Amino acid sequence: MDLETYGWNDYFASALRELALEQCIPGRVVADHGGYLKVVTPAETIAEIAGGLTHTSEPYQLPKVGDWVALQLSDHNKATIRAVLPRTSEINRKAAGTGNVRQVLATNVDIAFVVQALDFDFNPMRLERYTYQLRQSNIEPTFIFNKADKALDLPEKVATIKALNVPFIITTATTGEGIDDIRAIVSKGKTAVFLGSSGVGKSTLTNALLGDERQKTAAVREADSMGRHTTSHRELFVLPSGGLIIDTPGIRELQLWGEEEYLSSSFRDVEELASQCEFRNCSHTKEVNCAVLRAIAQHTLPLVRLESYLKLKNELRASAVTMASLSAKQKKQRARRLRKATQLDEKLASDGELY
Ligand SMILES: Nc1nc2c(ncn2[C@@H]2O[C@H](COP(=O)(O)OP(=O)(O)O)[C@@H](O)[C@H]2O)c(=O)[nH]1
Ligand SMILES: [Mg+2]
Ligand SMILES: [Zn+2]
Repeated sequence: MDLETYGWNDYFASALRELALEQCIPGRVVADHGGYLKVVTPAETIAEIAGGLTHTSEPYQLPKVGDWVALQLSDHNKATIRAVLPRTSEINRKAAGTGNVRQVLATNVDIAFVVQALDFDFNPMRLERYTYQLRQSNIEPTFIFNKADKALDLPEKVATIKALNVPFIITTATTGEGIDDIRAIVSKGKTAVFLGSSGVGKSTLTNALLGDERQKTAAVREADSMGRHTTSHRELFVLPSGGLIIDTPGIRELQLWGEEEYLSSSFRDVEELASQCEFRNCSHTKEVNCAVLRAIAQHTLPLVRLESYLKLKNELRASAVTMASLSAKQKKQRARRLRKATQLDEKLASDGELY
C-alpha cells in the first residue's frame, strides 16, 4: 500500500512543502486512542503530539482521525507529530456540557453517511441536525437506514425519508443488502465516515464493507434497542474496493456548533417562504398570514422542516447570546475551562463513555 491509497494528493503534498519542516514525512492519522495516535506512512506507526504543537494549538486544531500530519521519526520506532496539514473538511459538533466550543469528530472527509436504524432509532429531526452541521462543512450527507429486516411501518417511513430531499440507502448490514450501494459511493481515494447513535449498525456496516470482522459489534439491549458502546474510538479503514471508511462510536447527542447565518443555506425552502410572511418578525407559529404555516397546511413543506428550523435557530441564538454577554476576562476564563472540558470530553470519548 502507498500513501495514495490513503487519499494522499497534490493538495496535501504542496501543503507539506510549504511548511518546510526538516526531516518530516507525511502520514495520516487512522486511529485515536486518547493518549496516542496511530498514523500510517503507509507503515503503521504509533505517534505522540509534539509538546510545542499542543501548547500553540486550540483543541480543535490538534490531530484527529483523518488528518494528514508531518511526522518526525526517531530511532526506536517512535514518532512525533510536528504539524497538522490544512484540512479539506472537518465534521464538528459542540462539545457536550460546555459553551460554544468546537469539537472535531473527523477530518478530510468527502462523504458522510448518517446512519439510523429502522426499528426504534428512526428520527427525522435528528437527521436535520446532522444535515445542518454537515452542510456547514460543505459535506453533503447521505442517509443510511439500516435494519430494514426489522423495519416498522416501512412505507410510511420511506415517505417521510423522501420528503427530506437527501440521498438515502436502505440496508440490512447483517445480510449485506444495500452494501453495494454504499461501496459504489465510496470510490478509490475518497474518505467516508459513519455517524449515528450507538447500536444502529455502523460497525456491522464497516465489517460488511471490509468483508471481514474487523470491528467488534454488540447485541443491543432488547428493551430499548440502545447500543452498548462497543466501538470505543474512531478508526479509519481501507476498503478492498479502494475507498476509505471511518467508523465512529455512537454520538449520544449532536449538539450544534456554528453560526446562525449558516442556517439559511440549510433551510432555503423555509427562509424563502418566510420572506413572504406578512410580518418581517413572523414567528411562524401562530400568525394568520404566515406563508410557512400555509405551506405546511398545503403539504408543500413537511412539518418536520419547520420544527427543525425553529429548534436549531433557538439553540444557535442561545449560545451566541451567552458568548456576546461575556467580558473579555470572562471569555478568557471560559476558554481555559472549555479547553479542559474538551480534553475531558475527548478522553471520555476514547473511553467510549460519551458516544
Ligand atoms: N436485525 C439486524 N441487526 C443488525 C443489523 N445491523 C446491525 N445489527 C445488529 O445491531 C447490533 C449493533 O450493531 P453495531 O454494528 O455494533 O452498531 P454500532 O454501535 O452502530 O457500531 C449488533 O448486534 C448487530 O448484529 C441489521 O441490518 N439487522
Ligand atoms: Mg460500533
Ligand atoms: Zn411566518
